[in-house]
Amino acid sequence: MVKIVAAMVLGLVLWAQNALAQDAKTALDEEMRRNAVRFGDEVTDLIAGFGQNGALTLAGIEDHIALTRAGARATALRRLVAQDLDADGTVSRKEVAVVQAAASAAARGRLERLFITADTDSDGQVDADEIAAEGKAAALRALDEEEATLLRAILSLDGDGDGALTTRELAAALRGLDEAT
Ligand SMILES: [Ca+2]
Ligand SMILES: [Ca+2]
Ligand SMILES: [Ca+2]
Repeated sequence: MVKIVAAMVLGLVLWAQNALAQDAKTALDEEMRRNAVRFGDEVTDLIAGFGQNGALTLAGIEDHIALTRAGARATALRRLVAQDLDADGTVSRKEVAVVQAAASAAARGRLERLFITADTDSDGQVDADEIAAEGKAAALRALDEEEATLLRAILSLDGDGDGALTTRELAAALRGLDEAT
């Protein structure tokens, strides 16, 4: 009985994984068809930037995802920390007012939006936890899970199945797109 249940659970997990992979494959297919030239350029850049010897593996894709997110996180953190004028780890309304007074009109609006977004409990100050949370949120805004899944699905274009995507395999996949339409 336990074995049957375990087999059923395993079957369900495999089915769900397969369904997810299928979703990603469909999304990838749509992305390729929407703008094949742009898609080709972007993936070529990825292969050049994160591939090893001209071939992109899952590790390279994960590096790209992590770097993109870390960059966005660092930018968001820097913006907030730069407003913590007394360096107590919290950005107060008063500090934002000082920064805004010294900023251009356009920047004042951006500062206001950043403050409101980051102050999630609306108590009029952005504390250390809220600064960290805004960093994480900015990372996901820059590259969300859906986009990450799509990026990982690029490896389904790996024609010879060696786990690494080359520009040659990318070109073959894009040619296949032409033939299919
Ligand atoms: Ca402060
Ligand atoms: Ca707050
Ligand atoms: Ca390959």
